[in-house]
Amino acid sequence: MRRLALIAALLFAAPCLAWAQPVLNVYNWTDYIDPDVVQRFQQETGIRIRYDVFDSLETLEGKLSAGRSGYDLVVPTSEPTFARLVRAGALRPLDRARILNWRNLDAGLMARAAQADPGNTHGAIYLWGTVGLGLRLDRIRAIAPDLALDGLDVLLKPENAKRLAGCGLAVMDSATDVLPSVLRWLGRDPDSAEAGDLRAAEAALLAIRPQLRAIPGSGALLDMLATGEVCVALAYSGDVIQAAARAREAGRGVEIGYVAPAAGPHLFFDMLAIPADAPNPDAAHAFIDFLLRPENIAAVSSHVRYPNAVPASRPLISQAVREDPNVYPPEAVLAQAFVAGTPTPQAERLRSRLWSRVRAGR
Ligand code: N2P
Repeated sequence: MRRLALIAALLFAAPCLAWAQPVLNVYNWTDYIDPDVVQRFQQETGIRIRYDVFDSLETLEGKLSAGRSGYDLVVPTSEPTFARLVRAGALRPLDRARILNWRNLDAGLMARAAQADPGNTHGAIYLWGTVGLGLRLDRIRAIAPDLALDGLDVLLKPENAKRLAGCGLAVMDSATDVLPSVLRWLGRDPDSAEAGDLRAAEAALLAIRPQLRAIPGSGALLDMLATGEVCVALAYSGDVIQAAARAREAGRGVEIGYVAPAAGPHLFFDMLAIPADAPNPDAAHAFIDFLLRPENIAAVSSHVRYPNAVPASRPLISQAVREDPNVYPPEAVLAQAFVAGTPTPQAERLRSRLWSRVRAGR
């Protein structure tokens, strides 16, 4: 009888407990966290994480600009998305008193992100990286052994694209993260809104458009690289390095390498930020603080193969990742790298129309 009463009490209490448990709604990039870190946060705090993903800045910005996204924590790139959200008042100023691990952040990197957020009041750097090429080395060496694999020429020179087309070419579906690299490859200002520059970028992309097998979201592109479905892809550094690791583990002879553009790569900083209308900003602050603890952000970097902005985490990152010059680029590469700016609304419209034409192939 006593047992029955206990079971009845538990049955009654369980839904109430679930109801009372705080929830943190996270909206992050695909393949951009270590699931064990999420698990540990939930255990340590009793906060349940509801996790949702996007794979382009365009998708993220669409969701956030509409307001009432329901998310507590989002991960926009410093320029242009985070910068625009800060200016629009769409993000909540962070309460540093609740993020004690803020002191672990690299002051130099945070100063670079301050270009988008004066005083770093709305975001902490989560991870960063570059835009470059994922190359399927085993096939490319067989098809074009003479080809120099040192930059965007491999993809953007039409004669190279034609040679490699049978093996599969792709660029990720994001005007924001593709156009700056193409403009730079053309020797033009990566932020340009000049009609002549944009026409040149469009022509360069249309010239290889017939050879593009796909223009997928960045998450799908990572999968296509890992399975060997594409041979050349313009993608995010860590996505390529993750794809390379997965291909190695699969053991089917797919060998992937990452190449940063010779002219200097597009460098991005992805920020931890809280929407102004977040339902649970307390939980979001707790999660930011948790992520900035060296052992936690080291686990994230080891898992997703992107560098972070917490120097004390570096020795805790798996050796293969922390010593990979494609993950942590050497000073010489960083010196040449550029951070994109934020186009005016008018320039943004031109760029997104250009992108629709490139997608459509005309
Ligand atoms: C993760 C891609 C995140 C980097 N898959 C884009 N800024």
